[in-house]
Amino acid sequence: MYKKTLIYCAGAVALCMAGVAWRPARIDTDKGLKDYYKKYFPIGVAVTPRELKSEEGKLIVKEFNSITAENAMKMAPLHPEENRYYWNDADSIMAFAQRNHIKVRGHNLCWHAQAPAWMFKDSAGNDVSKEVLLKRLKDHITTVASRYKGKIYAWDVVNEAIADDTTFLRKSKWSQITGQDFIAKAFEYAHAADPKAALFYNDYNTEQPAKREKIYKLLKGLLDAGVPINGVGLQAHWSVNNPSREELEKSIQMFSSLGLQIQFTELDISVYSGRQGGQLINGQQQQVKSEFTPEMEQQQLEKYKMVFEVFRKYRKNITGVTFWNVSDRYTWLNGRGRKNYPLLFNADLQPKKAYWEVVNF
Ligand code: 9MR
Repeated sequence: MYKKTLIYCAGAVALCMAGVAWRPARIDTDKGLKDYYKKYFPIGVAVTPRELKSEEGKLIVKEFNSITAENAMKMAPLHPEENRYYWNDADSIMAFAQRNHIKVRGHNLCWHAQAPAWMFKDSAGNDVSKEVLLKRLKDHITTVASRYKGKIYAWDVVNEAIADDTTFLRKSKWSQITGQDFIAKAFEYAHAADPKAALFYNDYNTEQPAKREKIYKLLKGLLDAGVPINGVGLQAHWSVNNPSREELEKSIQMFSSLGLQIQFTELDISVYSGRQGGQLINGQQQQVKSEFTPEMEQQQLEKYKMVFEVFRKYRKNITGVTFWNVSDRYTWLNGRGRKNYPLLFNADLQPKKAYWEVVNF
């Protein structure tokens, strides 16, 4: 036993010196995240069609049992003109999932961003009426949800409808033209098209008390009105500084008290502090070195460890945890001259230390 440990330690040091990710003793290299969490909830990932054909494809099959299209199922990519749908990317993701027995989360049917401009305008370039907009929303949702009926276990029906400021509803073309009605209607259309899919409202900053209250109020109102909604998606674009364990647990408790399922739909942990994954601090981009320092690594693994402890504690309420992107090779958080390292796999697609914290329970 002593000898074995010694051999392991020497091996680990050699691996570290060779720049290979650190990993603990007695790992089962055949196991992926989905296997460690088999008795808990599916573990998903947001993907692009290109990744599925490259090296990432193998990693996805090994580690995950749910996928979400990062962009391919959104309204503008899918429905660029009133009478034209572009299905190739979304269909290729569905085909990959079916070939590999992976579940698919649909994202999303109605959002203020990535909505095509034509949706809101008539042929003269004026805003359409509420009736016309709801009819177009119905056509879109019916077409998309029917095409994938029975193949998508959960749909983000409405995304990010609550405002970040002190107002209630986010100002968008949807709210400007229909008031709050587009929300309930979207759920009704989705339910009619695919009655078995679980239907979700999805949003970010759900651990901030003021925003959480507003989302709670929205969801309670929908439930009281008999709207077919099954769950709330907490995006989980977090950072090394937030959320706290307390706020995270409070969100899970509050939303579960409504009888809704909870899914963490877009998890990543930015190594920079700030809001929405740490891109902005006081409205300014922070000037920092684009380097994954040992301090960042430590802070990040502690945050990952904590949030997965909480997820396991609330396993009865949580029906899925999805990462937003596969590895640090590509993340939506890169940009503005700065690289981020928010995921469990490094740019060489190797598990980071944080990975071993997440599966060590
Ligand atoms: O990761 C997505 C990125 O590639 C797109 O450019 C962006 C467009 O706004 O959307 C990103 O995904 C978002 C998701 O659909 C909804 N929640 C926030 C995500 C990150 O912005």
